[in-house]
Amino acid sequence: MAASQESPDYRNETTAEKDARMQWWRQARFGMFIHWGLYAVPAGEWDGNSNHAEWILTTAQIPVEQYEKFGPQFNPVKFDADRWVRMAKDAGMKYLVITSKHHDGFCLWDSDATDYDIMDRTPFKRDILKELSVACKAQGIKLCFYHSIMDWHHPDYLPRRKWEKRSADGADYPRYISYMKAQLEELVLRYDPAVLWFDGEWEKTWTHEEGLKLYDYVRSLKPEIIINNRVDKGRHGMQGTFDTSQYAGDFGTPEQEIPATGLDYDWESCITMNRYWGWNKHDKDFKSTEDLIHKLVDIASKGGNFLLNIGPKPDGTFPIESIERLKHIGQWMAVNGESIYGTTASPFTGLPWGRCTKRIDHDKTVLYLHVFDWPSNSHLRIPELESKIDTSYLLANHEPLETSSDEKGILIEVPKESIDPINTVIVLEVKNER
Ligand code: FHN
Repeated sequence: MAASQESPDYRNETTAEKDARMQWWRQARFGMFIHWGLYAVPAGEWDGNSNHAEWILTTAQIPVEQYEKFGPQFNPVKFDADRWVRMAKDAGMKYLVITSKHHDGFCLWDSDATDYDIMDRTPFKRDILKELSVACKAQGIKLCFYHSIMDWHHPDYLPRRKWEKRSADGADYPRYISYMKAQLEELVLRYDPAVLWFDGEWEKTWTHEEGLKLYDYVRSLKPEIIINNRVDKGRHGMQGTFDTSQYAGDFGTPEQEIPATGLDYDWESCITMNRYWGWNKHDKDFKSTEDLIHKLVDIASKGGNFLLNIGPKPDGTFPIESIERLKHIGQWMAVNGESIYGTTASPFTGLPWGRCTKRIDHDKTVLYLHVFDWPSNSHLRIPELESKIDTSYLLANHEPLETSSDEKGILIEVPKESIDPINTVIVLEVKNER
């Protein structure tokens, strides 16, 4: 089915045009995901259970009129957009994706299309997205929106949840699509997001035809915007892969997983720091800083982006465990960021001691060897390279390193001790063949 007639087919762009549009995103490699809304109020608890989070309306089968009562309790008086953006920036993140509206339908901005929003249903009465857009612009971080197609609150959204008593009589799904498009226009024209990160596309009422039209509609509002593959119906589950020739979307979206190898199109793994996306006060199962840095490097070594999630508390603060991890990741990125930003997939597979990222400059190729397991014999081995190594050194202090080659490949003489026990980066510069 051709794309919508009322706007050009934005998917019909040249490789050079797409490369230009994706350039900042490919350079960025690392972003913050934020899941925040009314679901932070119950903090994962309902009726004696504590295993809920952003899905609590459904997982606890809370009738909509009862769920709405979280509104008057949502008063995040400690919310500070500048502080949130500063924590993302100091962690080395270049963009921030926040839930403008999750599946529960609640809107974190002052929408003209509904009163089910932060301004009309909470005592807070401040436009969260507006404050974040100002802070992001001031600090040079790209503001992006997660927006759910599935909406458990809007009377025109179908299907109803199976357990719901709320009648579906009079529900008009096309009218819901018009509502969603009106809200997307508000979001794009008022807050100028760099990415629209759709989700909740899996229910049967949302179709491939509508996905193609919505992609073109959002691009018509801001032609340079970037849109994920969950705008359409092509996503293969949590792998997040899709057929880019058939389905709309500018990048794939593996969720809670990292592809075994790179993909032959842009992709971004979204992963939680603990178990849940939204705030659950009992969820102390946080990944270590070491694990998170290794994930960042593994993803970059395969040519992907890492979208790392925070689930803020109902008072507007980040969990302390998240703050600590962001700070430590930032310390590593402050020294080693160039080995992540703007790099592409490794020329090697299966390095036993770590990963490799690559950057091609006009006159040289730079290989960044991320050494997780420091060699005990002061020698690091890598496979043979096609070109001669020009220079080799430790990224952190530029200490030069000696290299040699034998029948098994290349040997790099390294100091007895690593610089960073989590990941010490060695640089190899190779002159580009003329
Ligand atoms: O149902 C959502 C979930 O709550 C969360 O937003 C993740 C993050 O991408 N996406 C969906 C599950 O695939």
